[in-house]
Amino acid sequence: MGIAVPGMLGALVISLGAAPVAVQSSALVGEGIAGFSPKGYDPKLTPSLCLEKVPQRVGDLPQDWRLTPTFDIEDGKASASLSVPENTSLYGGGEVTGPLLRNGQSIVLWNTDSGAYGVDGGKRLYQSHPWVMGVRPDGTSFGVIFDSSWKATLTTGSERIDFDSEGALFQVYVIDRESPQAVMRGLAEMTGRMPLPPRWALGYQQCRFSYAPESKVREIADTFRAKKIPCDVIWMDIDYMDGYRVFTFHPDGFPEPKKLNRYLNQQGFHSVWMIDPGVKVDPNYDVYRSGAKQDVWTKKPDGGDFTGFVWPGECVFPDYTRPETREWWAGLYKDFMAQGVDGVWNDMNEPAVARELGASTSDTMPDDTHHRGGGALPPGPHLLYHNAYGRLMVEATREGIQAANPDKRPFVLSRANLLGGQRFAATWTGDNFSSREHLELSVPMSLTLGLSGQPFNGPDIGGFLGDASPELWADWIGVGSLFPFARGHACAGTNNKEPWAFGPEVEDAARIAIERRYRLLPYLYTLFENSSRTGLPVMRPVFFADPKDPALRSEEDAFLVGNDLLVVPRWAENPSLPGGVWRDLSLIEGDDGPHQPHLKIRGGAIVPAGKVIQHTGEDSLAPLTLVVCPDENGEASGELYGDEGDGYGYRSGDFGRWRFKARTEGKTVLVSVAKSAGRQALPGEVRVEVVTANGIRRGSGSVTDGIRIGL
Ligand code: NBV
Repeated sequence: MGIAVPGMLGALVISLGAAPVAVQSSALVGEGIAGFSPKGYDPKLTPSLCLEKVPQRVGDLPQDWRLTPTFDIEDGKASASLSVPENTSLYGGGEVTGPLLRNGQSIVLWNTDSGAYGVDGGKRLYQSHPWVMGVRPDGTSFGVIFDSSWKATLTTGSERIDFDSEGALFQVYVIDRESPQAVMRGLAEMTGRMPLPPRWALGYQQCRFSYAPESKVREIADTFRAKKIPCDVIWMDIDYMDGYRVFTFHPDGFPEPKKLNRYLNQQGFHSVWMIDPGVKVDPNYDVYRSGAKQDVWTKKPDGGDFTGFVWPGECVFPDYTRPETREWWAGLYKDFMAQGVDGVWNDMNEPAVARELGASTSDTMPDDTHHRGGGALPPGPHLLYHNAYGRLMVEATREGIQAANPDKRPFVLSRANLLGGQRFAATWTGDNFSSREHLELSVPMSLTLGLSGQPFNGPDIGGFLGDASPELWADWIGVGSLFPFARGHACAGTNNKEPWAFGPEVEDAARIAIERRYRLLPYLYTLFENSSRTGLPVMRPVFFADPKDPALRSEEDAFLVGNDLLVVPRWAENPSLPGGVWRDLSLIEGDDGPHQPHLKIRGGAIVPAGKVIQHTGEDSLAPLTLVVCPDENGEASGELYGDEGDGYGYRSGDFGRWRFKARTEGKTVLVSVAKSAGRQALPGEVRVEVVTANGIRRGSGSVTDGIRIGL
């Protein structure tokens, strides 16, 4: 690992710290991307865990390169800093509480089970993203990757960005480009992209800790269909297991998981089942026995197996730094997936470990717990590998479920992860609380995750811990249904939090909110496909609409979905909204109700919308509606991507991508196809809605021939 940048610039000592370390090599490793390696950097001490591949030198650093890190080391603890250009807005750091604008913030990168975000005042959460993005006053932007998984503190001060680690020297990459969007693309070039998920994962999803026994699961699924509230996924939390033993099913509660999964599939649902890393120490349990036989566990310094306590009692923990362990873990999914499981949820993988029975799981294994490594990963202590534990686990999980079902797209949800981990799993923001504060906080949290390379994320809708009031739950589903990942969840012992649990008024509000999402599915899926190629987030901060406008830099109530839809929650007081034409967009009768955020479409956009369906297995495009919002010049354009929704046929042409354009000619608007690719055909009959200052004009016809709408 490490950057292949031999023989570059001579030593460059800039740091004024106690023990400055020279930059031994620096080079361009991509367009506007520079790699910096400090003297003494050793990949055997700090392996690269954030990057997708070893960057290759493409040239010398230009003379006028503006951002160069300085390195320090003291008592074996390495740091890097960068001066921040004046008046720069800072973002990033991954999963964070607090404001979207990160100037003056400090977080600890040490993956932590932080119920209600309470540990250390929310300064450390479940994931680590050693990444900061800056936007200068002129809208140009930069990003910094500190490629280290050692425990660290990331401080985004007004004058400096500091990354203070507790481990060995590491490499730093700086992306300097013309816009924040271009920097996001650069981040994707370095750390990879979210693979295109199956379309069902974009639907609404329902979870609880736990729906059990299986009759309860069926009841929940049936209620969605009976009440005609769209839903795609039902989640199985830990109580489906036999004594919390992973890869088992409770003989009484879940005696026939295959039959249950078949039943769910028949009703148009997919199922996601939880798997934790802790394996119960139990000589009569085959997963424990096979792991012990292959000696896959993390070790105490004395060489014995490390054990700690989680749900099943005393557990051992796979050492995912070892290729053999990852292979063993991946192999466990073969029989599991054969039960008809559609997706996997990896929880507690910070890893959250209690040191003694009944103690808090917000703890983890001791810093000196030994990980043996293998392949490109050196042996190392937990202090090095802790932040990579979840990311290495989900790499193995993903491989396992892909191997079990080679023709399907894997879906993995992970609580812990590391920068770059979007390549393996989607995420949610852990154990939030049913409070207005956490509802409002969910917007900057999800935006920041998106700006840190993880587009597929969202909070537990309704709040996980604590009881939700009807009002709160209704407001939460209103906004939450427009997040990339939309799943309602609830902790054991809290009130029921399904859409119908709060009475008819909330149920109606929930149906409207979820139907809104389903009407937007063609647009959402197009955005996800785009994100899987470009790395751009699905949910975007308002400043993306105009990175040069300083007024938009700290807007964290309103947000964009793609470039064309603006969501303004009801709680936003005087939000800073982008200039230009933005018009109210109504997709469902009643979507102007008190629990629904305002939804606006950008002048100049064509948004593809589908019909309301109950799940993504139904045909969304019968009919396809193109919502056209002409700009000041009477023009608009937009895109639609579609494919089978699962599998890999799209890689060999089984998809459709259409670019639409609209032009105002006197008193009519002409909507037509500007460009198309792929083998799939558009529906013969397409509806068009033109949103203007004077209301909506409708028409239909073949968009391939061109549809003309009178104004
Ligand atoms: O598996 C139970 C829960 C789960 O529902 C939740 O989403 C996770 O974040 N899990 C944590 C274990 C502990 C819950 C108190």
